[in-house]
Amino acid sequence: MNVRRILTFAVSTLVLVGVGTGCSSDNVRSSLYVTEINNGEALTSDVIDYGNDRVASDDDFVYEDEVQVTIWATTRDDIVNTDAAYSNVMIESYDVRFESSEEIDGFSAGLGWFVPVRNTYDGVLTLVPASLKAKNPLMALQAGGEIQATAHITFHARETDSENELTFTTQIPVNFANWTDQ
Ligand SMILES: [Ca+2]
Ligand SMILES: [Ca+2]
Repeated sequence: MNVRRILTFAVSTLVLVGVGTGCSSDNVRSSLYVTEINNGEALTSDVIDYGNDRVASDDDFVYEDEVQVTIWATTRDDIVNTDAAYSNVMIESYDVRFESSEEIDGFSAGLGWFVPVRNTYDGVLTLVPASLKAKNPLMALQAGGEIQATAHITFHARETDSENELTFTTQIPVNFANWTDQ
């Protein structure tokens, strides 16, 4: 009687742990890092461009800010299950969260970046969608002021052979203001 109860408890615990940490993270043999983003510089994000006439008018627009990202895919040799094969990785999506004194909406977007084992990948991703500049607090900066933020990026990826999921993160400072038009 006592033995059976203990076994039941052990099985339940295993199931809970499995759900909490993702199926088979012990078998993930890939380890991805962002080695460079935006050439190592903060992003200067202009909240409004006054267009050809250089004054506020109908031709004003906003840029969707993109940044260059370099990712390095290396391999892990420290894992328990050494039967798992090294695998290429597909980066499927990313989330962006802004940390600042003002509340700036985060977002998620899809990717389809294929990173071969022990290779680098150079990509370009949207860091500030135009829609964010069409609402406050960023829209209010057209009249002046600056918001300093840190963009936290989380990439969601999957090993193409094993289907194991992995995530990795990076961050970049973003300075929002009505900067001089390009
Ligand atoms: Ca204009
Ligand atoms: Ca401007």
